Amino acid sequence: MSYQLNRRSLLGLSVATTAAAALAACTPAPTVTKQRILPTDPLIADYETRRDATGKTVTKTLTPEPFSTTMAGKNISTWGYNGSLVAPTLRGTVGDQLNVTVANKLPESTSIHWHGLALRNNADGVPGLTQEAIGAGKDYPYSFKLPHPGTYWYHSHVEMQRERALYGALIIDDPREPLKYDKEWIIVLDDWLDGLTGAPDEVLKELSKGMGGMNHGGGGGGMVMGHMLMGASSDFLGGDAGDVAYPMHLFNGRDSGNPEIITAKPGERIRLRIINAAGDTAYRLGVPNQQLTLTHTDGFPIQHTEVDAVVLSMGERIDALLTVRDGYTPVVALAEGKAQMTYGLVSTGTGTAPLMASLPKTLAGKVVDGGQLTADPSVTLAAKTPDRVHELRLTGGMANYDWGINGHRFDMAKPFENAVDIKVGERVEVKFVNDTMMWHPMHIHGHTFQVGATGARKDTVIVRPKQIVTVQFDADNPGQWLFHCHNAYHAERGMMGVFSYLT
Ligand SMILES: [Cu+2]
Repeated sequence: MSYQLNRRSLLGLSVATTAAAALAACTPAPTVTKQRILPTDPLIADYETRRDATGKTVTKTLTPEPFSTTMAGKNISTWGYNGSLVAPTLRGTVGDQLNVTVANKLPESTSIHWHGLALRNNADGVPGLTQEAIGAGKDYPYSFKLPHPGTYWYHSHVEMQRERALYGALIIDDPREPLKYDKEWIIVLDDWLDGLTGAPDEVLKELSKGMGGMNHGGGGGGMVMGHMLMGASSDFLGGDAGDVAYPMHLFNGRDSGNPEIITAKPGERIRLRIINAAGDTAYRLGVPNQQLTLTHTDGFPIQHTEVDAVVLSMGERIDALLTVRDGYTPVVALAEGKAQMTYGLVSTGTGTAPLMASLPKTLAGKVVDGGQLTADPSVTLAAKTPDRVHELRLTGGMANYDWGINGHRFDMAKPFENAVDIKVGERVEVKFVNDTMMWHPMHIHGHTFQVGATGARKDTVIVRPKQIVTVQFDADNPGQWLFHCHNAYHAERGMMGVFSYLT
């Protein structure tokens, strides 16, 4: 596979930095040239040969395209993979080669990001950084080895496309799977407005105007102004729950009037693989009057934890075991702080299906998010003094909708401006310092970090307002890797940056 990086990325190969102090002193500026390990570097291909290989290949064509469907009794037109709200689930075993041809039938360019995978950098799917965008009408081959087991997902990494239906599940099986269960249920959650109340691009435009002197605070489930949600609040998320009003929340592509029902036998254990694909909504998921056993977050095993409910931010995944009781078991996903819900049902063939109105509107008791769990010892990072510490302050606010990192709003035309330098072999510590009044789910591409000293291994973690979340990872996957808030609107407005491997 070969492709040309566009000019601006190539320009990033050598970045001349000038010492500001030298300029101020009017002396000739010393020039330091940084050599960045680009996706085209032979080292990327070299690292790929070191990854496990089964010799098997999983081949699939994904066609991003416009299509029409019905939702909540309305005809809508939107964009999705292979003409559906539910994209194909991609599945393979660790070491398999995944070959996906993207046949772009959208009227604009696109890409696919394979969320959570420590894969080869040139397959990461970030236009302007790891590849050129796939033009309208063009085909593009992704080809990479599946590096580690777990529950992952894939989605477009171009502008607001993920806010339509351009996402799907990606499951990587462990040839030595230690977990015992009878069945699996992949659950993909999403907040939806496209075609019902507007289009994601219109929402971004409206939010981008900012709120000026308006007050975004308040209580309860919020008040709607245009597309903006005012006063949606969640104690769990530390205040303001979200920015956007959605008319609908989807559970595996279905609206809440038409829930998915799976069948099982009483006593069976179901492995739930839960993926939050939403743009601006965290979900509190649970089964009324029954506990779940959490087993994984973001694909990696944790010390098993019994909970009454679990909160997933946008981009996060949770695996949990559910023991089936006789009758209908509702799996409820409450839109955190938004006074809305969606759900699915497990049926053993007896009793009657509950109506949504009869389901509880709250899930209380022991409630955690993935960032509060403890890594299974098999995946805990060995204690090591960091070689490098980066403080990444989350900045911006609703007034100007100017989300950024360290006060800088990311510009895809200049991806290496304010890049965060790292080197192969380093233990990197990152302090996410939230200077804003909102929570942000922070996601790093190409690596699975550890939260705190023994916390869960994750690729996306909730950082609450005014909180500091410290994570560490080993810099063992060279290339250029985006990191960003997984709120689709915050990311698009600039809360993004690049971890840049230097030679
Ligand atoms: Cu954010």
